[in-house]
Amino acid sequence: MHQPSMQQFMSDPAAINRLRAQFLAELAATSGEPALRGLRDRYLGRKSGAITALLKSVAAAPPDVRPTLGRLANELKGQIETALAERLATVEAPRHPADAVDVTLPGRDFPLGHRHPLTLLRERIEEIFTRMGYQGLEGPECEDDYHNYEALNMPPHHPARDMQDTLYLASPFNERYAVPGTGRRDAYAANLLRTHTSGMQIRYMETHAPPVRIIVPGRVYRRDNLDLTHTPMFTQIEGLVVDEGVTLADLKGTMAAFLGELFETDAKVRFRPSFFPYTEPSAEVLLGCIFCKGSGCGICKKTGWLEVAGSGMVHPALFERVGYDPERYTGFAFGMGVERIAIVKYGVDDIRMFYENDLRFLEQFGQ
Ligand code: 2NM
Repeated sequence: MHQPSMQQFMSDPAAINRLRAQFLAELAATSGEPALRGLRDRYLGRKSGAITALLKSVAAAPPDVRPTLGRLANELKGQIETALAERLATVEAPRHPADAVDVTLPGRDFPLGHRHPLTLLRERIEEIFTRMGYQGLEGPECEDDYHNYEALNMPPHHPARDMQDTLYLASPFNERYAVPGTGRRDAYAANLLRTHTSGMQIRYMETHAPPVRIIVPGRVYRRDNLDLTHTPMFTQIEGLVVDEGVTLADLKGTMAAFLGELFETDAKVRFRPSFFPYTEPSAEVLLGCIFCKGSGCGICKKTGWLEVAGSGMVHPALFERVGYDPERYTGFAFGMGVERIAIVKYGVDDIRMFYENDLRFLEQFGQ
């Protein structure tokens, strides 16, 4: 495509017609928005457009032909403008009002995520105990039989280590210890997914002399089917205190202080006698129902009390196994399920909600 020359149509109606013919030919041969814009610039551009030059030459023409030439030149300009506008309208991307930028609108919020409610609650519980002087530590999820059971007064054949509860890890090593025909692997050294975090507390005592003040959070596993109150994996927090002169009163005071902090109430706390192989005496920790204040409601099943933890005084046989003098030291221990605490604290009726990752549920717990 060549640049139209302005010299040839100076003061000449025929030249104006040639320019028209040239434009129409070029327009017919042009497609696409960028090329059409280029064509418009070459004819209508303010600095070097052919029509601009034509109009300038008309202004310089002799007065007798100026009106005629001016009319013809303006007609051509109008024709070119219309033709180009029509063609550009067919190729330009339509501008939808929704695409237009309204700079006066407030910016869009980024959806800000937050940690999972169970993580937030676990950290809150850890924080309360940390401020009471406890050290937080984690242990292995794959535990050996000794630390998960044997050291905790649960020898082979103890009902609490029944295959119903324990997820044993498939390994040739474990197979050697399987009891033929029963599916049971109750060997001393079998590997399993820990059913509580107590194994880590045994490990800690094996390597640290008293005083002990530790809290062990972590995932634990049990062979349970899903229902409103059970998931095969849940989060446990266990605590252990060992020193000279530690008593049941220390346990109860600790539980009351902790629950008062966590539930932000003057928590009523009650112990109900219970049994765990690794504590003696053992007690369930009950919290005065935070929903009905004890008058009886659906959450506390009209008892006025919510079960929030298990606890007890550490059995002296555990101390002997880890090399502590049971005549000199006493200790208390407690364990709670973070999911269970969350259910009580937030009035959730189905534990599975915490594992389904439905944002409509999770978003209610953001900070
Ligand atoms: C509970 C209830 C009672 C417990 C005991 C120990 C250990 F290892 F020190 F002996 N850790 N945690 C314990 C005691 C856990 O959970 C319901």
